[in-house]
Amino acid sequence: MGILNVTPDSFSDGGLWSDPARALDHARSMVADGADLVDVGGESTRPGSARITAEEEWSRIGEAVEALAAEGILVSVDTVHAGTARRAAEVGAALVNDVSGGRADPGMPAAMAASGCACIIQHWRGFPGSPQEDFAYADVVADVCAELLAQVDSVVAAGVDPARIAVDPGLGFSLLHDQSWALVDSVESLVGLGYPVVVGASRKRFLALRGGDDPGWDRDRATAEITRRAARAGVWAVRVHDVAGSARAVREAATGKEQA
Ligand code: PMM
Repeated sequence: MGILNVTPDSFSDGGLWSDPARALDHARSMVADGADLVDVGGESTRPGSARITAEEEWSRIGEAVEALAAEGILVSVDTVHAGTARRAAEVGAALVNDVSGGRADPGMPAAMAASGCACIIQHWRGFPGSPQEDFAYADVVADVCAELLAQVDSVVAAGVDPARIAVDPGLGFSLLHDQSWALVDSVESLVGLGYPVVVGASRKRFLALRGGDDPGWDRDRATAEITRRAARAGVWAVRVHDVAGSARAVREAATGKEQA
């Protein structure tokens, strides 16, 4: 899943793809590099970023969502807003990717159900940097799994078909660096929940924790390493900026052979 952030303020690529023509070119190049899905987002969730309305969000991403879907590209819309999920589904989006897993907007579970889209339910306690953000866990892997299943139950109760649900631990969201790594190291537990699993490690700050003194360690390389592990563990999708690196890692995991 290639990331297309049409935002002025995302941590890694903010402002790069605000021009619609450039955004579309970038999405196409990610598909050419091996992305099966393009995840289009218009609102950054980095700590301290400004919350925006569904209207503002749609003005940023609507054109790209519609154009990509019209080209036959599978589009996922990264939004916490029910209104955006609804509009994206109307113009052909295939997935709703809600980092709050149906929690931030009370209308989202019903919008997901009505959309007919597949839905990514991400583990969620609150917006990064908000008072609801909480890093206390008795056992981070067990707690994230249990809280995720409770979120899944809520959206299923609103009418979302369980067969259309994927789950995501939300690396970096209400998770300290070592807690994100604990989830990466136990990704099999997430796969064991019985839903397709999405992992979004790409370029996140927690990756630096395992770099040590290795001069070749960078966040894209670390992301590709996590992709390789995730693919071996049966993870359904990884959400990444550098698609070529992760596509190579997926192929290597499938064949057991290093590729040039
Ligand atoms: N992370 C971000 C945004 N959306 N969606 C899913 N499903 N999983 C994630 O881990 C996730 C996400 C934040 O990263 P970005 O600023 O690079 O988009």
